[in-house]
Amino acid sequence: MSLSYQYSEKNREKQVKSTFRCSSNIALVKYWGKKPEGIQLPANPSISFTLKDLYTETTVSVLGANTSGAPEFDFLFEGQPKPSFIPKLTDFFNRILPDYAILREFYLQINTSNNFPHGTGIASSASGFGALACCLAELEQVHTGQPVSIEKISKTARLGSGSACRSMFELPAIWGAHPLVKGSNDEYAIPFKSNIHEVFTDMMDAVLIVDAGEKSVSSTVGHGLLKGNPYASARYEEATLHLTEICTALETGNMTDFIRIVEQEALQLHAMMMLSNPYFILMRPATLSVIEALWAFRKETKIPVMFTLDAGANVHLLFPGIHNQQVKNFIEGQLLDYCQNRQYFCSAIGSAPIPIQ
Ligand code: 2P0
Repeated sequence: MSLSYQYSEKNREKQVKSTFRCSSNIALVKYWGKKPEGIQLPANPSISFTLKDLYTETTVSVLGANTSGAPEFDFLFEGQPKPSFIPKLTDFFNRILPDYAILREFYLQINTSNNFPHGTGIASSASGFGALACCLAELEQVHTGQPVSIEKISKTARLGSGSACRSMFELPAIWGAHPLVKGSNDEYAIPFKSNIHEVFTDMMDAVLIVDAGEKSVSSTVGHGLLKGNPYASARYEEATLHLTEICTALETGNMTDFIRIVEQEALQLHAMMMLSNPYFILMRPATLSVIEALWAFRKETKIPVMFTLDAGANVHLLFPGIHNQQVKNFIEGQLLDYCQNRQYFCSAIGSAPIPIQ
């Protein structure tokens, strides 16, 4: 991480700031369910691709001295105050307060914006907490003179939103202890360490905006639905097996296995919501129409394009970049009628957070 400013006692009164761009990510093996103990620890391991072209940019500025020792901050979303975000941010800052002197000593201003339109159903908590963690780490590093490790930054992001800890790497990110993945753990994400087969090195993600509305189930509530759920332990075992299998597929280039695992994971995530109490169906009729059209297109063309889903109705189409034009023609010719306002966003895969000068 580069330091843009050398902090010293003499410029304590000056404004010091840090700006980072951090990408969103899409899970291939899904994190759904938290361990009962600890804070924001996953019940099963997950792996994701970062979405290079869907990102948050955040600036954290030091405005003055902290007078209370508790977190003191202003929050601006696209330049405007956003009071609805304050409780989640306050919880986050309280969690990390012991680890960040800058939070105890300074009054901060956070100014954040996404490059994807608000109200498209694209989750911004991963990119948002990822970018915020990077800014805080840079300010802490400048203030204390002590390096802040990538593990600490990933852990910090996790304490804001679990999936955010995976947005730190250009390579696929694995979060959650897995017996066969060396270094994997629940506290922070690690990059996929083996060689990735060339068929997966230029993957792309087209996000079809099937439902631009607010999610009917917040992630926090969704994770909670697995508590006491009789199917939860089977689901955690499946996710663990899928992680083993997808790591092998990434190395060997087995696209058939990769597609099966990615689509099974999406459907299992949604199945868990249907099997919960209370129960939810987060797919919309258009979600199923897109999936059926995709399966027909794949069968006819043999192009390895697959779907995955987040905890909502939007459909992510993953495919090797070499097929970009054919997939674009397919989307624009057959799928846009299923998208709200005919909207979709395309992103390349892979990007670590970038400091912005
Ligand atoms: C994931 N999701 O692995 C899964 C799949 C959505 C579907 O992680 O409570 O916002 O902040 O830890 O990370 C969304 O949940 O939840 C999520 P918290 P988060 O990406």
